[in-house]
Amino acid sequence: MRLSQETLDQLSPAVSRFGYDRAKQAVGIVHLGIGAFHRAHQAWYTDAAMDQGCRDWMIAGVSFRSRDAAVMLCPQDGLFTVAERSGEGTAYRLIGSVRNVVPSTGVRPQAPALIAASPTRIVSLTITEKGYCRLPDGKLDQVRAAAPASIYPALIDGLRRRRQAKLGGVTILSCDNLAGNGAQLARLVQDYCGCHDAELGGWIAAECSFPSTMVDRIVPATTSLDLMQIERFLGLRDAAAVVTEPFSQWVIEDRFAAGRPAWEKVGVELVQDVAPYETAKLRMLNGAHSALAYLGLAQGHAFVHEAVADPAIRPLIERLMRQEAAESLSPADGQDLEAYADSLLARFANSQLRHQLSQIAMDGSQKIKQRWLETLACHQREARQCPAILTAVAAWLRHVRGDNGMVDDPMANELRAVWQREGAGGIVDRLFGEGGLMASAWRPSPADREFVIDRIAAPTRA
Ligand code: CS2
Repeated sequence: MRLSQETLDQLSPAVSRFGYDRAKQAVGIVHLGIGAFHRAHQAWYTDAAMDQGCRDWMIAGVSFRSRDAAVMLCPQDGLFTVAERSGEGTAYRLIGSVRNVVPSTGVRPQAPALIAASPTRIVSLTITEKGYCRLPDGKLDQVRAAAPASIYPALIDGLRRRRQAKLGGVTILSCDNLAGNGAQLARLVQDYCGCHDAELGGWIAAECSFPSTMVDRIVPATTSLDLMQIERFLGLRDAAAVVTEPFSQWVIEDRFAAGRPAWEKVGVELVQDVAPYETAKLRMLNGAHSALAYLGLAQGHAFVHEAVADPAIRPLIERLMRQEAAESLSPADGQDLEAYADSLLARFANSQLRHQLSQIAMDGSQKIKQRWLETLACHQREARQCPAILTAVAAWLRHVRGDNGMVDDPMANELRAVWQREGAGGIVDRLFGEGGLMASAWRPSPADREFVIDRIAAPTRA
């Protein structure tokens, strides 16, 4: 039997659950890109906030890349469970904050109408790095952005309808791992409006806000084995269940155009400046994750906990976090980066999560700038070399050459073509040098260049 509002009384009493009346809550949040991460993070926090008495913050989800989320969640009335796994066992919670899911395309796309509904106050996003449709120089790729599977047409149409209906603006909340995600999205939306509707761009700038956020929770893709184990515990089939770790963090710049749930009641940190948290997370957690992915796959590992325990890899990860990433940061008051590195290593070691390296290895071309290249650029200004990150860069280059099998990356073809044309020496210059494909402030010095070429030949030498 499948989990749904009707079958709820059959759910195991060992699953913790909300106490609010879902049917009485209006939708206050439209979420673009309702995947596993959103369900285990923002939907989980919002459910907890409603449980603490916040009202009318139900979430309507829009799925962009596939209909999977609608197929999973609609027959379940939006209900799903979060399974938190650690060495101490698994804790289950039923989440009630998702009202429904609609696909972004179709005969009558519903996303713009949801955004233009008067109770909507927040439009949030988890669309992954590539969903922002950025060119290597950071500007909007107008061609990809105008495609039906992109978020921009739906978002802009929804905002246009709000303006026409003389409704107020909303908060547009990016929850993806980009540096300065709110500011970047604001700029990209203005780029889009510049081409399509400049007047609306003015309205958005005056009426909407784009706070930056740092989101953190490790959410491996759910497997069919996970679903079977969860079903056994719940007593009901839950096709939308998500598996995650006990840890969770959300830091948000407190700049909302039309109110927000009292998320601070459930552990969300609302601050003036997110940058120190966001940069630390991107460079230390995500930076180490990407390094583990490419170095780990090359050593034949499948999971994060295996790669981080490998004595050939571990010292590089420690160095990357503590001496390279941490040393490039300006911590906020009370932010202890050594303790942060310790906690990240403990989280990576969680063998119950079975977090696949191949999931992290995906879309590297969209990730490595904020995870590695900005750290390299920082140290370059002081003429310091970063052997751990450079080793990871070499491992990524080997990965996109095809050394670990299929390459899942929007730039896979371009990168393969550069490899074929240029070989190991040329690829470093074509990607990272002046005007390179991976535009960033980092310009490899001759020593960096030699180091990377050397590591391409001998991947994890200390
Ligand atoms: C990972 C992230 O897949 C990836 O690239 O590095 O999804 C990571 O697990 C999350 O950012 C953790 O908060």
